Amino acid sequence: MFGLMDRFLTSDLISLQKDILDHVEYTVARSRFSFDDFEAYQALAHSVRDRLIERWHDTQIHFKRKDPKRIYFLSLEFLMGRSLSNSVINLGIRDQYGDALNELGFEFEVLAEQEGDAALGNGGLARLSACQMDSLATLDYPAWGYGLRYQYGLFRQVILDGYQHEQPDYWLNFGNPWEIERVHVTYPVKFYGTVEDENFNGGKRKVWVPGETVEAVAYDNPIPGYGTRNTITLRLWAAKPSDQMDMESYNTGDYINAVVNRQRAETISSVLYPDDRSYQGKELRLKQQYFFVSASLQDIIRRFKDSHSNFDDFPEKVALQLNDTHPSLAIAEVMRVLVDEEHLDWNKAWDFVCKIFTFTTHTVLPEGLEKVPVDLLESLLPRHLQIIYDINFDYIEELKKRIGLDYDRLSRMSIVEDGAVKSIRMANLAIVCSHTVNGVSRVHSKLLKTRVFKDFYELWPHKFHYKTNGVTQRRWIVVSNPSLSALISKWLGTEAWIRDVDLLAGLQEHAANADLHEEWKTVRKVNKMRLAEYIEAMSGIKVSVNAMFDVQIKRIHEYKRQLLNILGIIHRYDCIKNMEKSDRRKVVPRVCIIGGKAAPGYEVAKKIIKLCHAVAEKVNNDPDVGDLLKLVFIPDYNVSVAELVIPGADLSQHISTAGNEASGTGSMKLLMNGSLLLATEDGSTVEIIEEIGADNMFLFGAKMHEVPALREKGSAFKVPLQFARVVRMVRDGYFGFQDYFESLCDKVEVGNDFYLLGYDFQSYLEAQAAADKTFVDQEKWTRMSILSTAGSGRFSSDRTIEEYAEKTWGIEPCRCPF
Ligand code: 26V
Repeated sequence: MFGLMDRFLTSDLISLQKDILDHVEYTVARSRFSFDDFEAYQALAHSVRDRLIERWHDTQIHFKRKDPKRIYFLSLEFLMGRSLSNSVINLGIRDQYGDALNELGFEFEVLAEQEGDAALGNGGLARLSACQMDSLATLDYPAWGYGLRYQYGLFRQVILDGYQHEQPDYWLNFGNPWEIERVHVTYPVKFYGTVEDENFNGGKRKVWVPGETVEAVAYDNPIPGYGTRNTITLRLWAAKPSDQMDMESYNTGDYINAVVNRQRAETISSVLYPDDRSYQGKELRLKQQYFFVSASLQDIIRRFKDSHSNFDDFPEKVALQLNDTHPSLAIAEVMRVLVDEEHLDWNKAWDFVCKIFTFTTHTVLPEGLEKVPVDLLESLLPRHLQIIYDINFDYIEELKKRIGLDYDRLSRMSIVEDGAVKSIRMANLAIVCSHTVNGVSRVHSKLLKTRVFKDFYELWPHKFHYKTNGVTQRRWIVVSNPSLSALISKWLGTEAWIRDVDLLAGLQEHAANADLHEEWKTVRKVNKMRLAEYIEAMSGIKVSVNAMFDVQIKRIHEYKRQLLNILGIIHRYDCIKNMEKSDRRKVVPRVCIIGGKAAPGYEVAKKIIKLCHAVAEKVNNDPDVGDLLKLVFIPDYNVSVAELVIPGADLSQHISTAGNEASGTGSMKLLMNGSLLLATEDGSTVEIIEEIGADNMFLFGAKMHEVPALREKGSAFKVPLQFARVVRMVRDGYFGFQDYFESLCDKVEVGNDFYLLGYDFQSYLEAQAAADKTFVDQEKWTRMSILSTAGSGRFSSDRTIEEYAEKTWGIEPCRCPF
């Protein structure tokens, strides 16, 4: 008799080896007697994928049978990084694979290095989506992620002569074993055309007659949970030409154009936009947004209709999460489908929309808020523009009843902006139509309520909430820092913290234990050695592992103030140079590590990168300095580089001008790994202070409530002499490239210094001095480091996702039985 269980692949040594070798032979098509590391990686990945697929099928069958309310997470960006290690750890078969490979003459870690990153996103927002997918799977929620399968992910950063250059990321060139192409899961997505009136049931109705159709093909990426069989789906859409497109061109006899058109269709999913600052009103970007929204909604509605004969239960079964404004065309699309295609009454459709959408915003910068020019929308999606106008009309009428004829306020709150370029404010659309608007930390939420969306908060206070971000401890401790992971499990006497991260607090009671200190220091040292090797391989710079490793890794932005860090390094250098030789013994040696990408069109950020290299060139080659100070720029910072750098960081910097970082999640990863934080009271740092205490960190800088007045004051506050001096050194060409750096220096001159580098410099140096002093006291440092890890529990994405599930989405776990 063939039982259900017989189907499962087994994970004993012999089966795993057989599987790997079979994949070498039949999937990779190499001889099982001769294959290299990359081929071994491919075979290994396919063997893991087989196991993923089993669980994934079972989960999907279970969800279908139970028909729970589902959460659909719509995001234009997912920064997944590598999948191999994460998958085997979540499947619980890491050690078995390690042993199986050893006998075949391979090492798991070496093969894992063969994998390239999936970098389908820019920065914080995109990595957060990836962490949240891991938590959704682990916590058994019936969830789907939807996004775009870009052929080119975030550009590769290449540094030539200290300048950033961008190169395409051909991430699919060597195949991608983690995705499953679903050639039969395709939907037509339509663009352009006109809207016509049609007779219907004795009245009129609008009919969109589109001008172009592109096919969306699904690529499924199974996302395994940890400690559960549940494996959920990240479904990414790729654009393919539709047959209809061919027919139109062939009918006109234009063969060449037919082929060219086919290629044009594919460009929709070809490249990720690399700017995470400003929306530029580009047609291709808008096409991407609608393409993925339309395909996802067709899929979601098809799934709903599979088990429901009418739409009555739609809001009880479907929750749609808008990850920032990027997918907010989904609102108009749901209205269009329900009204125009499913023939629901407008009011009923509107009622559904108000119940199913939730919106999370990830920025405080006004230029991060998308505005779509009406002309563009009208030509690309004429029916959607009408729908948005109709929504806006009803909403403004309601608003007038609530607030009267305050035209200034009405115009500020309108979805349609009547400026020089008439535009749709996507954030306003998302706020009006969502039942919940979430910020990503407590102070972010406060800013939203008091500044960015003040008018809306006053109208609908009940809509505004926050869920402080979190990161997954599976990726950021277990995968990236296995020795720390083992140490934590040993001292806690359990691995349960991997699912229940609050248990990390149990380390507190051992924070002064001398044995733990020794083991903690050993683990940290080994991680630093690994990082030092990487630095030497990448840059040729030899660094001492006895020095303090001081890390700032994140996108390069003026508000994140990498420039403050570099100016601080110049000050340190200047001090060393001007010291008596005998005093140099007292200097605490530092290795300053900076990594991050600048958006290709962001000139200031690119100059900061160049300055970093220019300073490094001088400092690193100065015999007076030696090991006392090194500056390293790590090129092409991405998820897998982060996995290497974070475990080796003694100190990390999160030094944005207060009020600018919505949350920040890098700080959470570093905290979990026992790095001490040197930080301003911005974003989630404020909440980190509450968890681990201000005396376990090095805090400095203007407070959020002081910033507006300080900006007003401009030149009225005194800039410390040391600041003027280091800026002058750059200005005078001490590091070369005098003309090139001039505009950068102008940016921090008195009166111009929007991000308050000058104002914060003094307290920044003091915080740095406090860090130095503590580092000398290794016992104190180690205790603080242990307490950092112990206090990081609240910053797990498991907690964030539970909050979303219970308070915002109204979904419940749906655990697949073993
Ligand atoms: C804005 C735009 C404007 C249009 C072009 C594409 C684009 C892409 C991204 C953004 C907004 C920046 C999104 C972002 O990454 N924000 C970060 O989100 C993190 C997760 O919530 C948070 O920790 C960071 O503080 C926040 O900067």
